[in-house]
Amino acid sequence: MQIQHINASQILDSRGNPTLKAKVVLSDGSVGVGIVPSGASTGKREALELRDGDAQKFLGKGVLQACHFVNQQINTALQGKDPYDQAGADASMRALDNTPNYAHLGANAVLGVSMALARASAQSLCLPLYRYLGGLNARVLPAPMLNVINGGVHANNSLDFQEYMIMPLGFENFAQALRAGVEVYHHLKAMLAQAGHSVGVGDEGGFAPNFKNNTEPLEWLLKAIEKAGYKVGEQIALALDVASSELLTKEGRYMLSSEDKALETEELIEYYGMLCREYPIVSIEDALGEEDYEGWAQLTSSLGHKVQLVGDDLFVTNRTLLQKGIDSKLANAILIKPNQIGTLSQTLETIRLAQRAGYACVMSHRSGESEDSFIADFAVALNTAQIKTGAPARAERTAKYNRLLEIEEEMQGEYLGAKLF
Ligand code: 2PG
Ligand code: MG
Repeated sequence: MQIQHINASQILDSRGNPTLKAKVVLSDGSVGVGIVPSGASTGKREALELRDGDAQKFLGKGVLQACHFVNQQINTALQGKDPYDQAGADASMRALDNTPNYAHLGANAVLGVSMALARASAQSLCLPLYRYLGGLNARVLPAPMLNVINGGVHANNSLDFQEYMIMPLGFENFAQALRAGVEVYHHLKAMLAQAGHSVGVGDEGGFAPNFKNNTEPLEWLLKAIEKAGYKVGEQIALALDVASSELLTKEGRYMLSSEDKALETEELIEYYGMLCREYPIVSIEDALGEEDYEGWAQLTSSLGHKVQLVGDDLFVTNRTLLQKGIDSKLANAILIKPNQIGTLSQTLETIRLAQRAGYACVMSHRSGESEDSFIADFAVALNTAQIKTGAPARAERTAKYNRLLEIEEEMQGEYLGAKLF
């Protein structure tokens, strides 16, 4: 069996920006595709997303150069290779670009191919993608983090925090958990509308009205959970992604514009302490800036024993940065976004390191997404037990939830929600 042909084309993501779709064809005729997502609140040390920069086309956001690299260099390097040797194919792509962050080929080029190759290989073996990637060990359906209120750079409202999420934990399986999350989402919508708030949605499908401060959305979530008939904290908990690198001022303070406050690191940590005492918050992502290492160490020692502290911009799915974080006791969980690092093999290395070190892994979408549901299978394959993929709205978000429903029907896995925190 051989890789016969690889090509890429430019399509659109959920924000209407160009993105890359790669296609891999094997010698038995099996075909796999992979569509690359794109972030808005990107970490400084993420791998490079190659954009054409031609202002006349798509406002500079075209990805034709990245497609060209797939069609030429990558196709030539991988043609004739063993499709089941994912690590070998990923290493060959790595070798074509000797920059640390794919500054030459673009991480969008290599990730698209890496995903499409895994899909084609799974297809040729007649295996579902999660089974191909995870083998017999793939069995955990992840607990969803549903981002039902959007702020920060994902919405044009007053909220400083980027994501207010609900986590339906106290349920027996994924389908029940998702149903509870969906019911809360609809009750929240009706309650916001009744109070005269806008119920237009942000990039990830959450509502994005103006609120008077950053705690008001938490109050709405509690009310919506109760209205839907669920027990706050016990059945449904709350999670935040502050995306705080976006809040930093030149002086290194965290600007909470909606509250007219610029907080020092210590003050922000105290603020989180208060939030966790007052609300059933089980997880906070990017609570501090991506380079505020001292702050992260302090935060982890003060809250890490009771709250999941997730590093997104802090680690950018990078094994070396994660190792530094483990050594310095920064955070206790990592967000996994394959396009932050490049290939599936590099993503797997980071997940393995995290799992060995006892760091929880949260599989994640990007704010710019597509109909590709790869991360749903990937989460099940690696037993990450948590997935963050937006509100239960907008087809690019529901594609992942719908795929998880399908996987659960197929294999009756385990749902660990109640055991997570
Ligand atoms: C995040 C993500 C996804 P973006 O910060 O975690 O929710 O946003 O893709 O814009 O980086
Ligand atoms: Mg984040």
